[in-house]
Amino acid sequence: MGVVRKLGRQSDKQRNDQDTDDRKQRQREEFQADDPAGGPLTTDQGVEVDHTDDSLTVGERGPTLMEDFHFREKLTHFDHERIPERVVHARGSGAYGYFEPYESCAEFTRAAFLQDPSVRTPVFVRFSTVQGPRGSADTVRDVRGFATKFYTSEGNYDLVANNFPVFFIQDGIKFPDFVHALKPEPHNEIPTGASAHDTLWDFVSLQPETLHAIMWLMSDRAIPRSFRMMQGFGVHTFRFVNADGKGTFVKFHWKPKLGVHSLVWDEAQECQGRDPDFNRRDLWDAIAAGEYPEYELGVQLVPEEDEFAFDFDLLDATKIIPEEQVPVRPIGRMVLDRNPENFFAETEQVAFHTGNIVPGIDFTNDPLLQARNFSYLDTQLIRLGGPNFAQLPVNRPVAPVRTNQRDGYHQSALHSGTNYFPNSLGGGCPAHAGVDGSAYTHYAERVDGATIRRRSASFQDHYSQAAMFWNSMADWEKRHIVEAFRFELGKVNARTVRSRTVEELAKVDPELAARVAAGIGVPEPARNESIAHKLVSPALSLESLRGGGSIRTRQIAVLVADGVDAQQVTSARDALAAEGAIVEAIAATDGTVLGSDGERYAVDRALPTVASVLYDAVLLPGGPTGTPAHVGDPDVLRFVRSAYRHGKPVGALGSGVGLVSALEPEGLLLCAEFHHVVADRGVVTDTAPGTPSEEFLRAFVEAVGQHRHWDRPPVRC
Ligand code: HDD
Repeated sequence: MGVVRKLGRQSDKQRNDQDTDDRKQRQREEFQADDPAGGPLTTDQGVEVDHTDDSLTVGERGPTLMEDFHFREKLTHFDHERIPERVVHARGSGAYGYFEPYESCAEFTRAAFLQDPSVRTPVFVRFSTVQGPRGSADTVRDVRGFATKFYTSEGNYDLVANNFPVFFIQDGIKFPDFVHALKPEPHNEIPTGASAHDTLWDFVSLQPETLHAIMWLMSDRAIPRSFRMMQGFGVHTFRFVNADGKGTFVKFHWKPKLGVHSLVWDEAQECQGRDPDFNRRDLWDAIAAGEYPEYELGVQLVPEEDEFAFDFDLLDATKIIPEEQVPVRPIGRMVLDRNPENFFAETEQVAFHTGNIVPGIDFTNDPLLQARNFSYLDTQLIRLGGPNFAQLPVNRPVAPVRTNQRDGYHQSALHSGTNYFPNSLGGGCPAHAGVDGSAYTHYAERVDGATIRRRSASFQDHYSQAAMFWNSMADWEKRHIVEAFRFELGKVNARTVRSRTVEELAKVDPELAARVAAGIGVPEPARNESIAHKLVSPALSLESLRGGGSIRTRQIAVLVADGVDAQQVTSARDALAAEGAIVEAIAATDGTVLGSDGERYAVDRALPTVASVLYDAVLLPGGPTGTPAHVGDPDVLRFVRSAYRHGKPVGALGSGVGLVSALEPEGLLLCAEFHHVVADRGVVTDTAPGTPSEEFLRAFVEAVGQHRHWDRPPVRC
């Protein structure tokens, strides 16, 4: 075999050495374990070990000795390697990066990290699913967590957000009930990583405040294509406080630079088997390749005096402020540019807490937020085994820490001096912060009222905004929502629960209820003509969030076989890679294929190890001697059909266009006009042999940039 050339992927470039000004990185380096290559194996006590494969025994076949301290230490440590997983959001993936504001936000907040565009604040972000355990699959239908720890010069600020802007309940006292209903059922611990079961829907059908978030959960937002392609929302109304002590209500929004994109349900389910780490791998690979995920931080600001200007309560976490009513104002950007060194030490041990705030940011009386402010600290105590978890490298602030807190499990600091306040023996240190404005001061809110256990009347409308979400969807989004409800409720055994849920949906939208009922064998609720919620917010539709058609980091599969026109592939690959796409050459077996020019070309993956669900688009090249050999391969046909069914762009060149005929049973009407570029609902073909024309490449890039093509004949997914 001669020289093997590349058809597909270029080698990754690791650019994790950026940002020399990264204080957090320098701090992490102080905690690096000793270099394993720096000397021989030792015990925990530093005693060198010459043999770790056989325990110490009496004779070759005799009993093991208690005195084998190396054996006992090794097994004891192993026996204690696990800590409790998070009670929710157990499965997650993290990355480091930085945040920088676009301009000073001093008018609204005195938070130091929001003042100076030239100051970068290090961050750690953990993305997560909610329901499943640590080992569950990534692409389940679920909320995604989007928690950010800002290591600011004034201490750590945690924005513990989700990819939905609303939550399922209004008061945190209901959280254990909601999570018990959502989690696997207690008798058999089924289902894992899924909400399609009786107890969740029983709860939903009895608790209408869940409905707005349930609409989001049934939408494609609950199956994001990538953590890099989803929004994040602080959910609650928080408070900015400026240097004069003036408060402004604020809602936080993260918007991904790559646009917001989702999977389709059929694809998401297949991904769970093909690559359970689909989202985790995507995040890791993108950062390793120097394609750093980027998000814009936006805020919706409401002056204190407008607190009651809305027809919902700002303290109600089941409501959004429509963007059309209060626009989102971009204030900065976050870039994730470094993968963690060690999953357990960093991603697993990171401890977020809504109570971690800095001067210039404050809470409101949202009862869900107030409950969270208790729960996050409490949970870390059990999860991380004591009160010293803030000393762990990932949790450690870059701001100096001087407290009188002492001792406890896993204390790793050598405190000296006095440990109480006031003191004279320690020179009065640490002293109170001065009045120069750097200390945290709570917003001076006036509150007055009787002690009661009652939900405010202003929290009672559970339907208008659920309906607004429905009203704002494109037809294809509505179709997916109906299919999701049918799937979920179709898995519910209790018919009463199915019916009761549909009755509730009828109060959101009678048409929605009718379409769901028709699929799950329960009667359509009687239509109440007085129910007609009119609210619409176009900003909620994924149609408005496509992100400008960029194809950066899109994964494009090129199916190749012996006889392939390699020049055609390499020029297509170069053109697509120039736009930032990642192109992989896939053949029936790993190794090489023989190009039509007689050269051998390396392939990136073998067909049995991949599937179309792992790619965003597929390209079918041709060969001058006719259609390349893979045409008759049923696996190839399945690959192409499945990509098409999931709305993905399909490009075909030269004799590769023959393969597109595989799509005819899926409803594609092939255009008979050959020898020029035809772009039809994301299927771009050009039967002209040889180098792809600019027109073809432009049309294919545009098709990939649209992500999915919903105008194809509907295929049940
Ligand atoms: Fe929570 C984890 C987000 C309501 C109690 N939550 C957790 C994580 C995220 C959120 C992203 C994972 C953090 C990580 O990656 O370590 N949670 C939210 C959002 C909520 C919300 C956006 C509503 C607006 N959570 C909520 C309530 C409670 C909790 C109402 C309790 C009253 N959440 C927890 C927790 C967790 C948690 C039990 C589990 C692990 C952890 O905190 O560190 O305390």
